[in-house]
Amino acid sequence: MAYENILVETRGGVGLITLNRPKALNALNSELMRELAAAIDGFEADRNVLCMVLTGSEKAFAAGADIKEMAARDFPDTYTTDYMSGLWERASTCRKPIIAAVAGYALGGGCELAMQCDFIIAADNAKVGQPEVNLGTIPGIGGSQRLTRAVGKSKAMDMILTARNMDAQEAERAGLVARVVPLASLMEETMKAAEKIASLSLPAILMAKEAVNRSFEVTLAEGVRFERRLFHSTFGVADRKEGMTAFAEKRKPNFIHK
Ligand code: DAK
Repeated sequence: MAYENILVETRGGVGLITLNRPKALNALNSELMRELAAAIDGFEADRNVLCMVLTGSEKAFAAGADIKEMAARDFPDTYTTDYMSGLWERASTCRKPIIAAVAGYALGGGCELAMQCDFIIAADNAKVGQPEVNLGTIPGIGGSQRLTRAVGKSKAMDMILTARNMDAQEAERAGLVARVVPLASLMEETMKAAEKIASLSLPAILMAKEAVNRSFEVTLAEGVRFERRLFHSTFGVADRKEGMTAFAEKRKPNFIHK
């Protein structure tokens, strides 16, 4: 498929998607989100891809949903078409791991898209925020929920009600981003993390991701029970036996994703 708003490539077992609307600071419009969802579908179906990375440019991961595209819409239109559902949430329903590599602006829908990924590695020039109230609207792609779970109520309220941005260091302190690295090494560090994940057993990686995500949906007791059952099921996976045997034999494991 030919894409106009994103660049897609594979590097070993890593699928790399780069948002590419430089003139609009990667503002997210319907066409870009359709392409992003198609690219994720492609990587999900590709047995050779074991981890994905989503990134933007050095200036902007994404400066938000496309305000110019949104401006003319009205309530019946957005409500009846369930605007920004489905395709706009594709990164959050991805089964394989997906890392957001964020440099520059990740505002509004850009911050929400990064938060749909499993974790965020930020460059030291990153600026993240949910400034929708400046436009007379509110976050619409999960920002009020995911930001609050990531940084807690007080900071989420501060961000969403005052529309102020966090810099990379504050975002790391608050737990929104996993690590901050110099801009010049953002892709190198992110690819290192992605390659490490891609070198591991896919069933174990998928189960680990599913277990962490479950913690957002259920009570602690149910979450621990879910984790325990998945843990038990790794004992039915050949890679679990290989991983433990390789450790005992002081050699590298040879995972076959079965
Ligand atoms: N949408 C469309 N175009 C954008 C854009 C955006 N979000 N952000 C930047 N651009 C465009 C600019 O209009 C400009 O285009 P031209 O004028 O050259 O044609 C170009 O990108 C370069 O931007 P600037 O000239 O402004 O660049 P600066 O370096 O001076 O400033 C900036 C960078 C990021 C500070 C600034 O561009 C800015 O403030 N951008 C808007 C940031 C923002 O407000 N983001 C949140 C968007 S709202 C929902 C309801 C709401 C939402 C979602 C769902 N539902 C009801 C379902 C809201 C979502 C949002 O994300």
